[in-house]
Formats: sequence, C-alpha cells, structure tokens
Amino acid sequence: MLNSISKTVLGTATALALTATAGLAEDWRAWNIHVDGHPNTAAMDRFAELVAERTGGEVTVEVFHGGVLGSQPDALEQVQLGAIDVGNFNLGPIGPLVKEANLVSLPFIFRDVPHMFRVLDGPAGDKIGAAMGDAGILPIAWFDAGARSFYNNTGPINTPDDVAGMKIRVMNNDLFTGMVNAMGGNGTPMAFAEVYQALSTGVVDGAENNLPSFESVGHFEVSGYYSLSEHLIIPECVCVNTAKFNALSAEMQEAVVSAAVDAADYQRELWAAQTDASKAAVEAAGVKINMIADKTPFQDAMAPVYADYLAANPDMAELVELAQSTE
Ligand code: BDP
Repeated sequence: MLNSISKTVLGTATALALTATAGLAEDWRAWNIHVDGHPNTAAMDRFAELVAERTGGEVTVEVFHGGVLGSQPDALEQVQLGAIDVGNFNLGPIGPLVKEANLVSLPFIFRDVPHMFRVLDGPAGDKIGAAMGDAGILPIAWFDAGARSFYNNTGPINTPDDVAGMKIRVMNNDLFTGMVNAMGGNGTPMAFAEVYQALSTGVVDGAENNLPSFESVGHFEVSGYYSLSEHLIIPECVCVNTAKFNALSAEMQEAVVSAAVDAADYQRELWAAQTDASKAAVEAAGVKINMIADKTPFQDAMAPVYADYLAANPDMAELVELAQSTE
C-alpha cells in the first residue's frame, strides 16, 4: 500500500507528466510604464488576453502597469536577465544596450511616423531586430509613439537658441543629452517617474515627450508651453526575453507573435485618436501649443550629434544611409 508521501510524489509526477505532454506552462511577467487610460496600457492588456487565448493558456502574461516593476533602464536589464519576461519598451533607452537600435534615436532621422514604419519593415528594421534579439531583448511587434516635442514654462520654443541655457530632462541615452547640448542646453537624463516633481520644483526647466504621455502623467499641469519641434520619432516594441521566446514550440511562438502584432494594430489605432484627444485636453487645461514655423535650424543644429555618433560607430553609417534613402 502506498503511504501518503509516495502518493503525493506520484500525484506530482503524474501532474508533471501531463504538463509535459501539454507543453510546460509559462507564466510571464510583463513590464509597462504607462498608467490606465494610456493607449499602451490598453494594448498590453489586449496582448495578454490574446496570448492566453491563442496559446490555450500554455503561455499567460501578467502585466504590471505604471512602471511598478522598476524604471525603464532597470527593466530592460531585467529582461536581459530573464527576471522580467516581456514588456512594452521605447527604443530610446535600448540604444545604450544595442548600438543598432540607436538608429531610431537620431534626432530627425525619420520624416514622419509612416516613414519610420517603412524603415522598420525593411532591411534596417531586420538588422535592428536581430541585434536586439542577440542582446536578449527580442522585438515581436512595433508600437507607434508619435513624435516627441519640448515643453517648458518660460515661453514658446521656436529656435534652438530658445533651448540654450535650459536644463531639459531626456530619456537615458547619450544621443539625447548630446541633442540638447548641441542647442546650448543641458540635457539631463532622469527616470520618467521623477519628471513631474522635477518640473514642478524647477529641478529641470523642461522636458520632451509625445502628447499622450505629456497628458497621461500630468506633465501638462506643470508646463505652460508645448512647442511642436517633433525632434524624435522613436518606435516602441513588444519585446520578449529572447531565450524564453526561443524555448517555445514553433506553434506557441506563432501564437505569441500574432497576439503582439494584433495588439500593436490596436495600439496604433488608439494612438492616433489619443494624440488628438490629448492635444485638445491639454489646450483646454491652458497649455499653449506652439507651432514651429521652420524646423530647419533644429535639424542643422544636429550635425555634431550625427558626426559624433558616426565617429564612435563607423559601422552604423550603412544603417543611417538605409534609413535616409528609404522613400
Ligand atoms: C514615453 C514612453 C516611455 C518612456 C517615457 C519617458 O512611452 O517608454 O519611458 O516616454 O520619457 O513616451 O521616459
């Protein structure tokens, strides 16, 4: 007769054998920096639903919103280590980890969002994706993050000279500090979660972001002017720890990718609507949206940023040319 311990062991062994036949269940932890009401939060929830549905529950995703799993640079390291499995990441903070990904963080590299997606869908995007995968952060779908513009309190920004002397918060990437410094300002990297307070206490004079994020975390409450410089058009990804993804069966990989791609289509629809809604909301709250008549002086001011980047990474010249020559 079996004693209770061996019954338990046997029971466990049977359960394990059943799981093994069905494939090992994967419970993924997902990082998302955005709050409720932001398009990416809704899209990450949709991703989790679709993954559960299409993998028959073999892969499940629990999304932690609002950056509670840590700042973006920290979360990216956690993805590389496999402590966080998946997330919605901006390619800006990925640049310091994957030099190919820095292509998209060069100011004014893209003419507009459709141009950015054409580059990502072409050979340049393949190179970036492969390099990110090699670094452990595999992109399986691309989100729209619009264009980033400057905001501050002292007055509208119309020329690079208006940025001179200002301390401007940027995401963690030397290209962004270089960008502000090239206008005579002081580019200051800081975690997203700290920016509201830094703006309201005057630790920084301004920051830069797209309209949905400018609104969703309340930066518009502490910034009177949003000037449409649109200096950065940076895509975002649904990115998975490469080893975790590779360990899935081909069928499960397909299910996860299709969930991410459909979630990205949903995100892009929501994004377009939210950009208009956020613009209207911040204007209604009293923010002055400033059109910049001529962006050429901003573009011209970026010459040293490109020169430094290409001097430090001569092998990236081909990618830059690929992007610039993409119709
Ligand atoms: C938002 C991005 C988010 C960044 C944030 C920032 O979606 O990934 O962390 O900007 O400025 O637009 O840090």
